[in-house]
Amino acid sequence: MNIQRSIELFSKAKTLLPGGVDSPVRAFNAVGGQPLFIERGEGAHIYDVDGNQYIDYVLSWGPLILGHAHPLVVESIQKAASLGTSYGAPSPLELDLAELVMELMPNIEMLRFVNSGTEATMTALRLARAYTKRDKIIKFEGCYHGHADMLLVQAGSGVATLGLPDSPGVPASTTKDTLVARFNDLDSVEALFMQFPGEISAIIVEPVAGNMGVVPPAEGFLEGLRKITTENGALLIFDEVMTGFRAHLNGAQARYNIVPDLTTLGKVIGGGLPVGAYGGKREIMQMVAPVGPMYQAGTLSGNPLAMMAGIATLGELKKDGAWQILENAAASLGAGVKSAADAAGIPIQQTRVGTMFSTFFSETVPQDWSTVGKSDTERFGKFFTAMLKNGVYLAPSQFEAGFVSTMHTPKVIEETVAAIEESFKSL
Ligand code: KE4
Repeated sequence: MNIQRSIELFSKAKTLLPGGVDSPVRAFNAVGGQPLFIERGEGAHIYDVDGNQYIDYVLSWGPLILGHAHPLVVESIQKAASLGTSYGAPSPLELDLAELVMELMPNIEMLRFVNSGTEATMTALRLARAYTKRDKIIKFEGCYHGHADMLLVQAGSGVATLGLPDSPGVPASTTKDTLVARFNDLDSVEALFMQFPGEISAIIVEPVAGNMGVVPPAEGFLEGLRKITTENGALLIFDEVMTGFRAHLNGAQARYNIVPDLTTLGKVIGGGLPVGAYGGKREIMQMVAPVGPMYQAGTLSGNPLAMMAGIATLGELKKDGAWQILENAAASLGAGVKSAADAAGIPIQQTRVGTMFSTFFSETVPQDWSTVGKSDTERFGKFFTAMLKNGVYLAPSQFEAGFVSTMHTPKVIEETVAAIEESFKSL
């Protein structure tokens, strides 16, 4: 496979961008080898600058649920651009997207658009602290909620990939109120509320962990978090930046029937353009400036291009049968991986919730950060590289999730399973 142009571009990129990338996980550090520079995407495929085609399971880390360059999304962005790229003033499009989000996630009574998942989670926590007048927050080891200082504590995703348990540059004063519990372990949460009675403002959780690889919530875990927060006057924040519209069309909160106090969103609601959002109970959201005292702002928040891309994406997604196609594709892929691994005698743990999935090279059932830590990341790296050679682009880390789109047809899934069977032979 000729990737000469990518090699040239990467060496130039490293003189311009730290590590040659604009986000660490893209550097392929966890899997070794040379990141590919992508020229274009179309449907389920991406094409690198050397003309190689790949079936894409990263999909921009989740947003491209309709696949690359969906005609309706492209058309809506072009239309929006012809009317101006940003007004810095209210536009009806923000209301249209807000209503679409609320139609699909009715627990969100009021929301605010921002420009990334990081902005959404950091603001939701500021809001929880403002509302409860308490400073402490609980997150879970291995869960990643973006790169706000107070959250870069035993995070997952790129932090885990790079083996940076905590990032330099984050003052201890910023993380002293960040408490860490163990995912799927209610006792570890109870213990923190016992230790800090009346001091904890909120729990923030990925209702399905996606940043240590996909780890589903254990039976009763989310219900337990809802109970503990209600009993202790703390807020429950579902970080659905990744799980929103992916774990279920109506979010993980619908799949597991839990009503969080606040929800954060991103990725899919922007259809590939920069969008985040935080929202939830109206009473809490009334704390947000200018109607309330808690401050948050953003130059490009709610910009028309991102709104139109989100409207087109969610509009297509909510059409009858669309989401089922997605889930069927993810299910058949999972079955294919499992049978190929069994045939090759390779121990894996295949996890999936809705349209997000992971393949752990491990004999241990993934429950939390310590169990996924038992995965054979070297073998994952070999698998990743073999799959790339066989024309399939997976997330370049054992601690990331894979995603399907409505363009991952049965034929595309079949081709992927064939590549998996081929790749397993080389492990
Ligand atoms: P952004 O700031 O990257 O838009 O969103 C942060 C975020 C918040 N919450 C959850 C649950 C997330 O998964 C993310 C971002 N996800 C990673 C992928 N694991 C983005 C990819 C990257 O960092 O390059």
